[in-house]
Amino acid sequence: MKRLIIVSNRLPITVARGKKDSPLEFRSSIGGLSTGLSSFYRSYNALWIGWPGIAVDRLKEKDKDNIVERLSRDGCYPVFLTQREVDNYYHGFCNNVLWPLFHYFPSYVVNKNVFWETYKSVNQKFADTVAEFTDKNNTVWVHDYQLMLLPDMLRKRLEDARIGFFLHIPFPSYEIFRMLPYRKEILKGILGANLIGFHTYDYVRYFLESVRRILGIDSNLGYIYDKKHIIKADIFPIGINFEKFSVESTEIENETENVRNRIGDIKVILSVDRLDYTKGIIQKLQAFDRFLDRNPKYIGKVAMVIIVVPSRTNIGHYRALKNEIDELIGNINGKRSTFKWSPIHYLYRSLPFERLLALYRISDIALITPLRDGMNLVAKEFLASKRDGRGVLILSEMAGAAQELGEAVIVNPNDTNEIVDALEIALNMQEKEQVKRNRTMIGRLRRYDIIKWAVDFMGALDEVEKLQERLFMRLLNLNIKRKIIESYRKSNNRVLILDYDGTLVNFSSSPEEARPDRELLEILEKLSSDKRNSVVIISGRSKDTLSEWFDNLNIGIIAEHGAWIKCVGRDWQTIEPLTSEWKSVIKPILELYEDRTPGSFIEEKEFSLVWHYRRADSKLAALRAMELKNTLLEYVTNLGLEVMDGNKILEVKDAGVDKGRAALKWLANIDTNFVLAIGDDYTDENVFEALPESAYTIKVGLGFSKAKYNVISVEDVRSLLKELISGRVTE
Ligand code: GDG
Repeated sequence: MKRLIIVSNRLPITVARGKKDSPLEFRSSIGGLSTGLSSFYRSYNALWIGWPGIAVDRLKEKDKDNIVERLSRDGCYPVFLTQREVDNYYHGFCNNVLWPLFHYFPSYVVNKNVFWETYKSVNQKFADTVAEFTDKNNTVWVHDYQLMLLPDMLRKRLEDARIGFFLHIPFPSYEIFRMLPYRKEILKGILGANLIGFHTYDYVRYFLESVRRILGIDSNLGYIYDKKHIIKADIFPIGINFEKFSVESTEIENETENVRNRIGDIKVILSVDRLDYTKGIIQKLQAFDRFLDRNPKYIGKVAMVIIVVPSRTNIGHYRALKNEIDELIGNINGKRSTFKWSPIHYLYRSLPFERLLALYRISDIALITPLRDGMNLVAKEFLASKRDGRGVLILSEMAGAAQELGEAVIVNPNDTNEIVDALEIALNMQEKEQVKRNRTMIGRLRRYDIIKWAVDFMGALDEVEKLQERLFMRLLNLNIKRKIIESYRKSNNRVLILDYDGTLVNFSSSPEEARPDRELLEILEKLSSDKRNSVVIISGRSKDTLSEWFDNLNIGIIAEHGAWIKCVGRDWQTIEPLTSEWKSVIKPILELYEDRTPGSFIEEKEFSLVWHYRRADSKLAALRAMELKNTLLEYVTNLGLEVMDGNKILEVKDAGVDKGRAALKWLANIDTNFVLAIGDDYTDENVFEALPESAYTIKVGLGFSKAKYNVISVEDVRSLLKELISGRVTE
């Protein structure tokens, strides 16, 4: 049966037990993910797998059975963890390593080998449990930083499974992420998924940059073409259960009235956060204190209600933060309170939902200033609760939500004065202006609610699967191979046009590794010793390198993307009269960019100049490449040149030279009835396009192409060539 399986560290239901042997309690979990997704999974008949929040050491066998049974009624299934696992995996690796690092607090990271080892083994435990419930018809949706190894662990067991992964916290910039000792394993783990979702475009960019710089895997418009599957990284900004917060009910109205009466007729600034150093609680308290200094007229007229939900108090930084908050609030209240008024109402606990909603409703301002936050649902919930559209949201630019809630008063949470200014702006904002700003944001929140978000994610997962199927349909299968071998066998005049890097050998930036190896030389030797074959290597490399590698074989060579051609036993010839006089104009321009972009370098071929920027800083290089291309375009048209924008290169060459024209020239003198062309990159597309319809054209890699078929790897190309030689398809 088709079923969705959601996997997250915590289940939407938490199991707790007070004293030893007291009965188990089952409560709804608090936190962004469970509040958000619980409405969706019920409507989707999904199974939710996760840790129920109690260590297995505290459970007897019959408790476990009881938990399994009770959770199953809510579509949940538990992964039981021991106290040791909870300590080392959850408190250890998740909350002492990943959480601080991904929120830009690297100095808070406490790293121990046992944390990592347990993180791996617990992810494996999740994989084992998920595998029990999964076959290839199911979709598995893995959530968050606690389970980043799980997608690949599942992929290894279930090759065809449909796996999505969503990260709820920020993905940090490369400079931060690279500090993680297990960065490769973590990236590979995530890449087991078909679809990888983030809240904002920046997180997607940082992730893809880390994948490129750490694993050397490139992406194209968010797609990564792996050997066996396609991976897409994209943005899905999480929404909220809009209806739940905009609801009209007597119960809520009464509660709102009740809270309003207790607080009195003053302006309310609301702050709601889990206890966490990422939430900027200290900074906002300091800003409120300064605001009162600067605006004595608000004394007695404004109060801050601050809710801090207890969290992770077993970690030193959290305990220290709690003490600091207590002390600061104590100081502010101590110095400013009167018998009738306190500037801060402090609640260190989790509130029932109705009370939270009532507080959202009566508050004039929500002050939400995290130093880093993946999204921040409280900001969205506050707006959704505003049925009349009044209220002002002050929001940190460091929260993912700021990308969508641009009409809020946006602040830098580290800038106390800016927060003070924002409070002044908010308190003085006309109601008309408040409603105007909020209406736009509320409209968006209503449209893109949590269900839309999840359905969108599922839809995108379907799309990736369909794309993968379409690309797989183009893969060279046994029947087509048989057909190729058959027509090869029947032909007495065959032409084989083979690209080199990425086609016959894996792409490598080191010249030594790029040399043809023994197996390849043997294949080429065998192919070219057959008198019926005309084999030609067609490459962007210089003619000197290609001569050195292939001169003693009985094959033709086309160098520099088609500028030079060398028939067997003859000298090199230019494809048509070419000049290189233009180099004296273009080279100084490239040199300027070489100097300004550390790591980049110029390669000079006889009829072309190439600026390579693979080894340079990616952002700087991308900027420089754009500038350089614009500069070059001003020159090249008059000189009859062309700028080719390649794989981390810009190449300037004669406009009339390309691999397609060279391939046609090669064919011109041969009366052939069998043409096979294989290549992997955009320069080979010219060949595929130029060849007659009857030619067999093959692209290496899964991307779309003008070639008729695709194969996945260099190894597949070599197998095909060996099969041509032997005349037999290996099954
Ligand atoms: C992670 C990311 C991302 C809070 N206090 C009470 C209460 N809450 C509920 C809120 C809200 C949720 O908890 C908090 O969500 P956040 O988004 O603010 O934060 P995280 O839990 O850290 O969540 C975050 C999120 O995942 C989703 O992707 O936005 O950036 O860190 O829903 O309403 N609920 C009740 N009483 C409280 O006192 N009942």
